[in-house]
Amino acid sequence: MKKTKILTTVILCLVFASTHAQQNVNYDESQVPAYILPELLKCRNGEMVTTAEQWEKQRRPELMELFASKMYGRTPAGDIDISYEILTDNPDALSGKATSRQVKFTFSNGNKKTEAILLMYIPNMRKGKVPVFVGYNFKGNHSTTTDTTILHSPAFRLVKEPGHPDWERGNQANRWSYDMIIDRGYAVATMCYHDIFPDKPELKEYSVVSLFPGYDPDKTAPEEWQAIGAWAWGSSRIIDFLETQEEIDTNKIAIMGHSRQGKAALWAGAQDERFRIVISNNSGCGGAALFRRKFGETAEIINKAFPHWFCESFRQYNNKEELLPVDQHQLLALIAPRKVYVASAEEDLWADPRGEFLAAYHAGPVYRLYGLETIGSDEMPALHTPITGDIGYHIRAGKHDVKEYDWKRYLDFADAHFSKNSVTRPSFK
Ligand code: GTR
Repeated sequence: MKKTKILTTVILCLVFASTHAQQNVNYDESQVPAYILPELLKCRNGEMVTTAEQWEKQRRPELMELFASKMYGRTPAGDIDISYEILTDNPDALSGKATSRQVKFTFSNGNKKTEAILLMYIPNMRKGKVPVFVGYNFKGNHSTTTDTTILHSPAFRLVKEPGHPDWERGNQANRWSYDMIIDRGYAVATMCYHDIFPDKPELKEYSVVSLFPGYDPDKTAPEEWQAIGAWAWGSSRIIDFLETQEEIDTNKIAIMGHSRQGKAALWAGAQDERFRIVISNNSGCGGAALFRRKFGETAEIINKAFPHWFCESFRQYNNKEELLPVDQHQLLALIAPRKVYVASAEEDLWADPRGEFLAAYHAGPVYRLYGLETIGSDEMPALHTPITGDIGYHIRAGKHDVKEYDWKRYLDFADAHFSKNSVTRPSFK
């Protein structure tokens, strides 16, 4: 490593350590406060849920309402105009084994519009329609591959000056195991999350949120949706498009989100039942981790660092996690009976691996209403020992990241559950 690079790394580590030190972050299991989780199956009127039907008709809507009004904000009911344009279609991608397709999404309302580009890779060796993984990338479609035909994501220039190292192709290709995904018979559809809501509070004006009726740049209502809500909404628009693609099996759509996108993926999965498998990779605070443990990142820290992620009414729980009417095991349970998979990384204490695991464990009672397989013990599994029932979990060695190991587990999980064809919801009508 060059001297300057070492120096920069040291400075960055010191800045990170000092910011975290000021915030008084707890990384000590013995300091986790005693807590009582809000009840999953107890309705507001005190009744206990005993059947899947009662869960769906009574309790589930109550929890959806609480997550919308107290945490992620309300997804607007109204529509904006969306059009799609295929920009490229290349059957020779990935050394000829895949077709890459780039599609421009234009979101508009009157004269105002924003644009996004979806990048798909579809296996050329297909027997019929193929399952698909949907997921946002952080640094632009160009960052996921060195393929020079891949266009830059439209909003990327708003967050990173051209010339910044993040403009380099393939700078996050290690997070996108395209070859393996294609070899295993899956398509993949990715978009830069900045195209939906550029991830800075001052860039809301360039987000899809700004296109919706009632948007006021000078005033945010307490329950108004923000970036996480918008990212979740955007992933559903990706499905709308995939439904027009003849190669894609729309009964086999998985969403995989890392970190802040893990939070958004869980919220998307709760709202849109077309996601049959929902995967949260190292999603941490506001994702899979239980707030009440106050381990690693907390409500106050996240609301201060990212004031544009959650709805404003969520701020009332800064340092008062015990007053939250929900906790994250309930978010995971909203995905039932579709499959949910939570993944942690051993060194990612900021995201509270144990809190992520426990939320998956405590989502169990709802899955059991459907007769599904839940996590049997509140003891965390050893490293690299995945749990692969209807609620999946693994913890791997290493840091906050998406590794090939993670993708392998997600592909195994998808293979197992998509082949069972058990990922739809029963009808109680
Ligand atoms: C961190 C944030 C986490 C997580 C992460 C990421 O700075 O505190 O909640 O979302 O970013 O998205 O990589």
